[in-house]
Formats: sequence, C-alpha cells, structure tokens
Amino acid sequence: MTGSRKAARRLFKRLSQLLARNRIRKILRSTVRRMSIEPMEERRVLATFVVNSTLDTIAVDGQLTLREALTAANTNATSGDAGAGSAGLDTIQFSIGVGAATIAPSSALPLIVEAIAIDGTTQPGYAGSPLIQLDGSGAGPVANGLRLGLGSSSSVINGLAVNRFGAEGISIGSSTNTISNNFIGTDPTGTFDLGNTGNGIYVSPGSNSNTIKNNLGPV
Ligand SMILES: [Ca+2]
Ligand SMILES: [Ca+2]
Repeated sequence: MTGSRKAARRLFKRLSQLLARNRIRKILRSTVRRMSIEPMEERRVLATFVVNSTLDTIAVDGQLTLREALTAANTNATSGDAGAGSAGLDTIQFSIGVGAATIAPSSALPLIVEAIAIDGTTQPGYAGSPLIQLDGSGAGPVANGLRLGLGSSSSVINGLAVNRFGAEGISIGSSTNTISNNFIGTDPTGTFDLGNTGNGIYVSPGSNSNTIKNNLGPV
C-alpha cells in the first residue's frame, strides 16, 4: 500500500469516527431534550370533591363541606378541606353517611363562575329520588339555592332537592347547562310543598341551549 492510500484510509476512518460521534451526540441531545420536556407537559386533571359533611363552614377540620367544594372549584385554590380545583370543570360528589342528608346554608352559597358538575345521585343509597337536600330557610331573603353565573356554561346540577330559598331554587345565567333529576320546591320524597320564594328554576335572558329535564316541582 502506498503512503498516500494509507493516509486516505486514515482520513476516511477519522471521518467515519467523527460522523458516528456526531450522530451519537445528536441522539443524546434529542433524548435529553425529550426527557426534560415531557414532565413539563401540561396534563389537565379535573378535580373531584367528595362532600362528606352537612356543615356550612370553611375550616380545615376533616369535614369537606359543599361551601368548601364550591369555593375551591370556583377559585382553583384550596378552601378548607377541599384541595385546589382545576381550571374549568370540576365535579362535586357526596358521601355523607348513607341516605338522606340536609345541608342548610346560613348564607347564600358562592355564585358558580366555572363549569361544575354537582351530582347528588352519588350519595350512598340513592335510588332515584334525591337524598341530598339543600334547605334555604336559613340562607337569608335574597339567597338563591344554586346560581350559575357567567363563566359556568356546560355545568350539570343533578339529583338534588332544593327548597325554601328566599330567591330562586336554581338560577341559570350561562348556557348549555343540564339541570336534571332534581326536586325543586319539594321535600326529598317529592310529597310536601317546600317552595322557594322565587322561581324553582330561573333562566336569565341570554342563557341558551340549557337542558332541563326530569325535575319535579310542587303541584
Ligand atoms: Ca372543612
Ligand atoms: Ca374549576
């Protein structure tokens, strides 16, 4: 082999090594990039609050109240025993012992300003009639039971008894909500008239495409 061929082979070998090293470097770089980006990807986890108390307080006391759940869902920050809600839709379920339970707010519950799904049918023992009763008799003369404000579109209120509020039972000020399987203005068995002073369900002008189905009111 001549000297120049040897030099050419050496050069070729060196170039191959450099190319291989470059390729490895590129692979390493992209792997590191992937590893550092993946944990930062936003994963939207919807919060679910399980109300376990009939109290109306906001306090860290092991009792997760409806007021705490509504506040945390609205603000996406913690409230008493309720962890932070997530941006947008959060869910409120119930597990207050088994069977009928009455929540009697001592003032108006928070205006709902983000999508929420409140599902009374999750209360253990539910068999088609509401077990969770929102009793507004102590909430003051201008309190609505539940009020869906601006920003709350696509909410669900399902399977509650809502009675004796000074204003409306459920007031809707947003769109594409579903109000279903509630007893509004009656006791939880649907037997006694416990009307709200205002409308059972009030839909504000400009609130569109709401689904209101399978609710019961006083005859
Ligand atoms: Ca609490
Ligand atoms: Ca929220």
